[in-house]
Parts: sequence; C-alpha cells; structure tokens
Amino acid sequence: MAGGDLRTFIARLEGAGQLVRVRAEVSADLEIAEIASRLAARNGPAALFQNVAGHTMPVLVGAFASMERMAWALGAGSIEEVARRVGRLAASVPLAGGASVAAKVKALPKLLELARLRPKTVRSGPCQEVVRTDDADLGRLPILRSWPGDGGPFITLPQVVTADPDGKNRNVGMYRMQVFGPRRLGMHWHRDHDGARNYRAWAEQGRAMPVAVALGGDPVLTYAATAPLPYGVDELVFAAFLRGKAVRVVPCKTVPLLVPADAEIVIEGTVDPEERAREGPFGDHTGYYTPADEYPVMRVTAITHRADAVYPATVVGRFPKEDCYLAKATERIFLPVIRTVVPEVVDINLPLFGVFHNWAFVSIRKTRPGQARQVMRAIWGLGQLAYTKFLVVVDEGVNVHDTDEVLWRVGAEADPRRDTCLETGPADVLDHAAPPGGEGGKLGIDATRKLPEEVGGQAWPEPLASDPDTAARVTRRWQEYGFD
Ligand SMILES: Cc1cc2nc3c(=O)[nH]c(=O)nc-3n(C[C@H](O)[C@H](O)[C@H](O)COP(=O)(O)O)c2cc1C
Ligand SMILES: [Mn+2]
Repeated sequence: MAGGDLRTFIARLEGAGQLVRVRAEVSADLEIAEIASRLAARNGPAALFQNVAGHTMPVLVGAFASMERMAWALGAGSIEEVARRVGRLAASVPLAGGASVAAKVKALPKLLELARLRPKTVRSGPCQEVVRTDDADLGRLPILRSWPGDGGPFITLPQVVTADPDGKNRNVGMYRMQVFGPRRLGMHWHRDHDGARNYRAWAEQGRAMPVAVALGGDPVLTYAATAPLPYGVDELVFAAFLRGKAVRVVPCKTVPLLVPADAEIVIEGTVDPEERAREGPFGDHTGYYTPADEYPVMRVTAITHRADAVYPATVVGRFPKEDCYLAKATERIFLPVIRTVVPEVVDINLPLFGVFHNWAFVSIRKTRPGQARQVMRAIWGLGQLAYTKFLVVVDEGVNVHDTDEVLWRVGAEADPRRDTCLETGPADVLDHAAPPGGEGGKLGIDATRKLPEEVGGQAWPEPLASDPDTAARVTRRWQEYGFD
C-alpha cells in the first residue's frame, strides 16, 4: 500500500477523471459551497478551485464524495476490503479484562503490529515550509462560508489534535471551527467527544490546553478524525493500521504537540478554560441551521503550511453531501466490530435521510424469542449508536439498504402495540426535535417474523418466493418467449 498525502490523492483523483480544476474566479463566501452542493447532488467529481478571490491558496472540495473515492482515500480498492481487515483486528484483540490468557497470547502478534504503527517523529516536514507566528492570520486561508445564515466562515475538514495534561490520550477529532477573528477560532466539540474530554482535564487544573489543527495530509488521517474510536485509542495509530505504515509527525513550533508532517496546513494555539464565545448558527448536515451556542475559543499562536498549500474543505447541508460517504465508510468498517459484541447482527444501514442518528435499519439472524429487543438495547448501548432515534430490526435476508423493502416488512411483520417499544436515552445534540436537556425518546420497531413462542403459537407465514426450478427454467427460456 503506497503512502499518501493530499497531493498524491489529488493526482490519483485527476488521473481517474474524478477531479475538475476550476480556473474561473470564485468566492469563498457562499459560491464554492453552492457549487460543492450541486456536485454532491449529482455524484459529481471533486473540485480544485485554483482562483479563489482574494486568496492565493486553492480550495479542494468533494475529495471523499463517493464510495470509490472514499476507498482510495483509505488506500484500498473497496471499503469492504477495509472492513474485512478491521474485522480481523477486532476479532483478534481480546475485548474485556475477562479475556482468557490464551486469547491474550493469541492477540500478541496483532498488538505488536499496532505497536510498530506508532507515529514516527521526524525533525522537519513539508507542513512547516512556511512558519508564521506573530504574523499568523486566519484571513490568509480561503475558509468557506457555506450558507447565508451561517455565523461566519468555518473550517470544516480539520484534524483537531489534543492530549491530556499528562501528554497521554492523544486524540485527533473532526470538529468544525468558526473563524471569530484573525487569530480566534470556535471549538465546536460535542461534550461526549474525546477532544472535549481532554479539554475538561486541562480545565480542571485551570490550565489552557494546547491544540494543533492539521488540514490535509494523508486522506486516511482525515477519515480517522471522524471514526468513532473509544477514548484512549490514538487516531494516528488507527490511520497507520489502515494505511499499513506509521504516520510521520513533527513537533509543532509553539505548542507541545506532534502533527502529521505531510499536512498541507497546521494551525497551532491554546484553548483557555475561561474563554467562551457564541458559536453558530451553522447550516448543518441535519438540513437545518444549528442555533448559536456558547463554545470554547482557540487563540492562534502559529500557522504553518506548505509553500504551495492546498486548503481542503467540505460543505455539509441536506443530504447527500460529502460527509455521507465518510459516515457510510464508518458504517461498513465498524459493522464487523459491532458483530464482535452483538453477533446476531447481519447488516446495518444508517440511511442518508436519517443523518447518521435519526434512523437505523438492522438485520439479525433470529433464533430465540425476544431477540429483536435484545439487539435494540445493545445498539442503544453502543457508543454513538446510542443516539439512534428510530431503530428498525428485520430478519436476515431483508436488504436493509432498500428502504421500500424495510418499510414493507415493518408494515407486514409488526403489530404497532406488541412490536414497538419506547425508550429514553442520550439525544444527538443536533436534534432540534429532542426535548431540552440532552435526553430524548427512542422508538424500536421489531419487524422480524415472529416465532411461535412470541405469538402464543399463532401461525406466521413465509413471504412469497418463486418455485426455484421454474424460476431457473424461465430464466433459461426468457428469449425463447420473445422477451429481451
Ligand atoms: C464533516 C464532519 C463534521 C463534523 N463536525 C463535528 C463537530 O462540529 N463537532 C463534533 O463534536 N463532532 C463533529 N463531527 C463528528 C466527529 O468528528 C466524530 O464523532 C468523531 O468520531 C469524534 O472523534 P473523537 O471521539 O475522537 O472526539 C463531524 C464529522 C464530520 C464528518
Ligand atoms: Mn478519539
């Protein structure tokens, strides 16, 4: 697997006819976003805007906006290939403290492989070809404003690097950042996310937290920043596992953090526990504006970049947009991990219209009464899947990626009284319909075929299926009938 940086990826996209260089002058204010939205709506190519009004840096959008490009970004031919590798890793690492000694010994080679994948510190890297400290100015970056009601321009594809006060638990997360001024940025991390957790650890000691924001670099890093890894799992090691080689990192110029050496741009700074500002509104992936709210502020101490840096961005909004593909990659890659905990799960679909958390369709291999509800509770207990608002469980063999087929089964197999359950749990912060306070309702629908024990012995019909011999004969003779 070849290593990568953003320009290698751009060359790959261009070579495959999946990148358009836009030479016409465009504005970073609304215009690029409008173009990106239209490209996303028609499964279009990535775009590199080379002439952004008032700027010298080009802007890249849509690099991840198809399943094929997403797979290439991860150095693979297909996302399924990546999912299989992650599945083998998940199956070989003992999950809990209760794992047997034999299981732990068996896992050693995998764990050693991971140790080999720790980031490799180098003395210099292209991300520091240009260093600006006292004259650092966010206004030099072509940061986009996407929607007319947005509170300002936002950095939308950042890798936000933090660590706890002991220098441990390094984390790389993607959280949008509003530009408040030439050297001030908003930190829109949800409180459950790892960057926020590191921030709280510093705040408890009354200390400002160092932060570094990398833009670009190996596209696998951009994906890793969005992946739902547990706290303490280093995204740089996960990225190295996906890429098959360690990430090269360099020390920042003004903060004690390491950043990917091959990044295009790095913004360094600190987040003071006392300082907050009104962040938003922001036209979000829900298809609505998220209202303004108070968030911490990053004070910029340096901006470093390549001499000919490219500024990567994404535009979110009503689906389909580029982030749908990042999310679909996670759905596929983490399915095998879900199966190690909930083995009866066959497939899962977080449909695009459900915006990650509103809807989940899950198919299961059902063998015992009550299993659909058991699976619902497991899903509502699993990391970010806890936010799932409407959860439909169907039998194995039902194509969860076909909404009509799922809703046909809901209509046919579920009794609204017997086969639904209402629960309460954590609500997605972006869910404007959830009651205030962070808790929200959950609806589970058991659309599996019912076992005799579940329905007092009532007979349950099989869905229609053709006679296999007749079907084969008709296929064979199709043209003979005069059809084509
Ligand atoms: C385009 C995009 C924008 C995102 N914006 C935010 C955001 O503003 N705040 C946030 O907390 N999570 C945001 N996320 C989700 C997080 O990146 C994701 O949940 C990630 O797993 C968090 O990593 P962490 O657990 O290491 O903090 C965004 C994801 C994508 C793909
Ligand atoms: Mn993390």
